Amino acid sequence: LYTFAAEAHAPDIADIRPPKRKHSSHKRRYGTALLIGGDFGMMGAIALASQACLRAGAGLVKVISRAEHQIALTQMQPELMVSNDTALAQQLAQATTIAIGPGLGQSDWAWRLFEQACQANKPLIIDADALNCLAHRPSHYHRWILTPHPKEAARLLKQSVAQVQQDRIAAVKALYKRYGGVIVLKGTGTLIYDGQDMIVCRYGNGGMAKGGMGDVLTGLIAGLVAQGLELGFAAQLGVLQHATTADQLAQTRGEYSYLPSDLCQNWQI
Ligand code: NPW
Ligand code: AMP
Ligand code: MG
Repeated sequence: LYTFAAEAHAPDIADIRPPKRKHSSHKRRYGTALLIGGDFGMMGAIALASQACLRAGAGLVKVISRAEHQIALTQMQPELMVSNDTALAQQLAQATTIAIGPGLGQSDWAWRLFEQACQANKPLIIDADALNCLAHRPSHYHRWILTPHPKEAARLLKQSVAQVQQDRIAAVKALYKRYGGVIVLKGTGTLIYDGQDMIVCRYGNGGMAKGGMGDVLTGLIAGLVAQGLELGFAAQLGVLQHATTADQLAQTRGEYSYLPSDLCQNWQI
């Protein structure tokens, strides 16, 4: 499976490690991540992403979701600072990194949030429904990470899922050419491409095929970017940490039983 041989390098997790946190520092040194999403019926997606972002070590994690979700999100995780879209402009200005998409939906609300986030001129992580917005209105930006699963990649490339899966290296290169930034093409053997290095993730297991798993990855990568890690490195570290934690949980809890939320409780960064 991972014999893309000359085309992709499959690093060991031990080779992709974050810098040590300073002994003497304070929360504002570790960035403010702003996570946007969680339409009606999908609050769980932004809850999972924001939990992962906290567990990635971001200094402050803020959330913009539906007003109706503010209390529930705060009760679920008191470390979060949760607002609704009336605070959008202010929160976009204060954020050091923005992740948008988990549970965002496809409503007018979603479109407005997407457009404003794209105008913020900040590092962006674009996932899930925000990728579907992007597929409708393609653009190029060097400071974003796109995290499509094969169906989302197919929408972005206006191809079929079969075409994407048949030559994943070609798909990731085509995504990079059309959209720029860093591309994370998810699925077994996730590929990460920043225009120079092509990395394939050698970790992961069938237990990861559960709703919410991608939302956790988005929050994790956002938390790493918020702390100032270079986009390509943050994507590599996030993907490998996510998959190796899933492999550990497959051993301890079993592939059937572990949950996306268990990853945030169990990784050690
Ligand atoms: P099928 O069924 O195989 O024919 P979408 P989504 C296909 C939120 N969530 N390889 C699959 O096709 C997300 O954050 C909320 C190939 C299916 O029809 C988003 O905002 C949760 N094909 C929103 O839901 C937990 C693949 O694509 C279609 C594929 C929609 O996200 C769940 C589904 O993809 C979820 O994360 C693959 N690897 N994966 C919550 N707890 O609140 C999928 N397909 O239409 O892009 O929708 O990924 O479910
Ligand atoms: P999403 O479809 O957005 O929820 O993302 C699913 C996440 O789980 C991605 O990070 C995938 O790479 C990962 N994943 C799902 N199924 C597998 C699998 N069978 N092997 C490895 N990784 C998987
Ligand atoms: Mg997803």
